[in-house]
Amino acid sequence: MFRKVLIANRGEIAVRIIRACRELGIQTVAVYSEADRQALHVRYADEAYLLGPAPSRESYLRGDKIIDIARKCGADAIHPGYGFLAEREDFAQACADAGIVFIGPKPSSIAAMGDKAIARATVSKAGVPVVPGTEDVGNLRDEDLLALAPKIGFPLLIKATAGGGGKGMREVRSLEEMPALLQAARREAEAAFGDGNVYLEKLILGARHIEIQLLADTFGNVIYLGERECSLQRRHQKLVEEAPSPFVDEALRRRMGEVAVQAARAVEYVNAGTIEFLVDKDKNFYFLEMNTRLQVEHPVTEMVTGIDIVKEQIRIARGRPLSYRQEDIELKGHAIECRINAEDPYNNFMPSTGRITHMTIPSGPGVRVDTGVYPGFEITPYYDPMIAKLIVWGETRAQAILRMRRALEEYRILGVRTNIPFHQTLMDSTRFLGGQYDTRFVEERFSMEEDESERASHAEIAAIFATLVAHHQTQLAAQIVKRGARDTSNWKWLSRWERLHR
Ligand code: MV4
Repeated sequence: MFRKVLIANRGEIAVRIIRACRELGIQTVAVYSEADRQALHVRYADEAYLLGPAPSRESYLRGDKIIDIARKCGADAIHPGYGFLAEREDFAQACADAGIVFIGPKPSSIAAMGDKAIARATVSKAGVPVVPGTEDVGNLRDEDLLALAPKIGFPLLIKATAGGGGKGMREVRSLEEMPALLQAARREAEAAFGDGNVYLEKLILGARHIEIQLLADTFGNVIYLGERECSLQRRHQKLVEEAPSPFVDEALRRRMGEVAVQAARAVEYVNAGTIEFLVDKDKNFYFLEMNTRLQVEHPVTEMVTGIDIVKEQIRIARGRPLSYRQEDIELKGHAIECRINAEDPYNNFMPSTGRITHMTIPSGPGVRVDTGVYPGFEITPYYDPMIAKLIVWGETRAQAILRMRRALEEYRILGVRTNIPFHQTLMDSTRFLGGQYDTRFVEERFSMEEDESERASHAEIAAIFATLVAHHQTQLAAQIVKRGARDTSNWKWLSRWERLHR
């Protein structure tokens, strides 16, 4: 067993990893920036070391400093969490060179999946369906791409090979507009990744974004833990995830799971990883990319499988075999995660900064909150605006939605604006309730307006739940209440709370 693990991250995910270590009896080491002296991950860890000034490149991206600290304090392993150094092959290699276990895949797997054109070619050769597009890897010149484009067909997408997450992506409708778009995509990719290489894919319209969670050990065992539905996003930032996907049936799940395992095997993958797929309305699915790390939305998979993914990651990194075989994996119930961001949904999702003055966290049956903040903590503009994840579990999807509405109603955060009202509006939208949405839904069909036609009325919501909730629970639907956010403003609620606690 590891004696001590350093967590090379901050916020909710650092706290999440510390919790797993605690349960395993492993000592924890936090690292932090000057902006994070008061952060929760620093308080929870057994030891904590200052990295440097607030900007990430001077703190959480300083792999050299982090390895130095790990060496000096005697950490056996480093968990990178997500973001920052999690998908940097050079960092994974530097850990190995320093004799410290990197809790994640081999540097070569990170590299193979990091270049999206290489990833496409590699998994395609292993029999994984990819979107029709360019097949060559290496520097494709504009003239090559312009010659290949008509064969692929329009509309198509220019994507950055170093990309992922939508950066450096351009939609192309015709050959005429392509030269200018190639130039723009290359310029954006060069600025974002220091690499202007691009490739082409046919544009798949109206697709869902569904991903498969994998676990792989050093003995060649690879298993899938079902899917997560991740289509609810805005500007490539996911906002809500659910497991299982309302769109995926048992047969599709098995096919996608088995294909995902093949993709992982193609790069000799070890540890937790995720294969992203686009799934069209006819249930054809295509490999998009692999995330070679723990993901933000991993809790929804934990809720429906009962598996602690972070503990499994640590077990795998220790060189132990997986605790589960594929036959052991059963999905039970339904889980939904809402990402709580410090941003204003009424003002174009502008980031909101400031001190949290008051916070009431929802709890009770089937509710989990992973957070890195507390009252008195100052939200700064240096890092991601996500301050918490609210995750609920229910026996059915309808039960989970009801529970999410209840939990969102309980959640009170004062001092910064949050996107909680967005989630409340979404949980009442007819398309979400019906599970009928794709990746364009939030940006193109959803609105925060009170009298939007997409918004279900009280009667409609009750009717929808009556249909959704299992027969023996139909009585419940008659009792669905209108959500109370507008009835009890934060201010009224706070003064009541303060009177009670005088
Ligand atoms: C696509 C696509 C349609 N067709 N590729 C966006 C982020 C990156 N992971 C890949 N992305 C997409 N690739 C083809 N060939 C649509 C998207 C896409 C998307 C994918 C997943 C979740 C949200 C999205 C929002 C817009 C576009």
